Amino acid sequence: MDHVVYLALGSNLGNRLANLKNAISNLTPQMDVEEKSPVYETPPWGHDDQPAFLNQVVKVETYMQPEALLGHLKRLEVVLGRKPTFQNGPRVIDLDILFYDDLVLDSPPLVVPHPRLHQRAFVLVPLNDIASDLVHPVLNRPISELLLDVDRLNINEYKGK
Ligand code: PH2
Ligand code: MG
Ligand code: MG
Repeated sequence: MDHVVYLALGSNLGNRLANLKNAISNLTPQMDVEEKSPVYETPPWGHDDQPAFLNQVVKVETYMQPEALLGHLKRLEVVLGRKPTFQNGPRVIDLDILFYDDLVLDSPPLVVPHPRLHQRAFVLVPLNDIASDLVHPVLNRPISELLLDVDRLNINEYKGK
């Protein structure tokens, strides 16, 4: 378990909170879950006409190499009920790799750090809760600073309904 990875989770279909919990409990045994952010309810980004998302970020440790980890997460999304839609469309569960150690990799489909994380309040807000001092290896700025540049309007901690 010698690689430190941050994952973003998102869900806006079905029982969103159950989908996040179910995903996290299915990360083991390939990953140790070290930290979990609070869950936030967030307005859809990129395609407005869809339900609000729940988003969360977790810190895990894993022995898996980046490509194997990506494949593993994609299979897990399908197992958890994800059906193909369109880019930025609604989904039961989305599992994205944000950081993998301080690796910088650009070999689509695997681009690390996640290429849009610094533009997305729905990622930066929960990430800042568990890793405010983490320095983005390309932008060379800590999460706490990246957060200052995004609009965090209507991103609220989710207490359940
Ligand atoms: N994921 C997207 C597109 N838009 N918007 C929110 N609020 N949360 C997401 O997780 C999200 C999104 C594509 O992965
Ligand atoms: Mg995503
Ligand atoms: Mg994804």
